[in-house]
Amino acid sequence: MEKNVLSRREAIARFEESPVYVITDEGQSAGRGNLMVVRAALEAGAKFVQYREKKKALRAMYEEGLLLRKLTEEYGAALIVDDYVDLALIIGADGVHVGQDDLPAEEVRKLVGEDMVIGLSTHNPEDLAGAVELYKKGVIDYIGAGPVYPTQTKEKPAPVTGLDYIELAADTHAETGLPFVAIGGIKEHNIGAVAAVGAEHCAVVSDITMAEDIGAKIAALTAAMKKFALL
Ligand code: TZP
Ligand code: MG
Repeated sequence: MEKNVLSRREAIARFEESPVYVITDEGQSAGRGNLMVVRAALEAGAKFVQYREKKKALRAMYEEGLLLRKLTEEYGAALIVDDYVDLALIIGADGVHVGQDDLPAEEVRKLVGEDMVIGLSTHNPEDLAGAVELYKKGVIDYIGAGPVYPTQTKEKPAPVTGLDYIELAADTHAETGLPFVAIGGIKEHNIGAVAAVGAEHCAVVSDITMAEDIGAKIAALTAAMKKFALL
């Protein structure tokens, strides 16, 4: 097991400084590999990257994960592994992201210890209420909120939440401090609307991974968020 490169506090700081949360999906990267996509994102200033692959063999993810760890370290960016707690530990990732159907976050915290970030997906007000309790106990560090819009990237996504749920997550953030990242179908043309209801962080998969110029896409997404951000 490798040592995490960033402390938990440093990794959370990377989240806080990242309006755009980058997530991999090699199957929709226009024929490019994850390393190439992530390198372009890092060159454009991305500081929070999630390694998410639903169809790759775990051994291949291990090999690729080690390379992504080296790459993100070079750029001072946080690396989060989706779903696989074991892989996250083995490659020395800065965090792990789990869903409502994965292992309970409290059990994951016992496995990873105190120095790793845990993200949790939420899809409705009940999930959000549970997440607040976990945040207060120091179990999780941030949540995903969505899918805001329809998405092709996730098989069997939860029902679309619309912007109301993002507004609720923003209110909850204001009340409790629980950081959240909006996700699902967010693209350059609609990211402003998500920012306008209070999202300070948006996770984007296909609009980034399919972009011809990944750097320009990240710049455009960031600019659109800034333009519509609440004061
Ligand atoms: N969780 C909720 S929606 C989603 C995940 C992982 C996929 C988002 O992908 P895209 O391509 O940005 O819609
Ligand atoms: Mg998951």
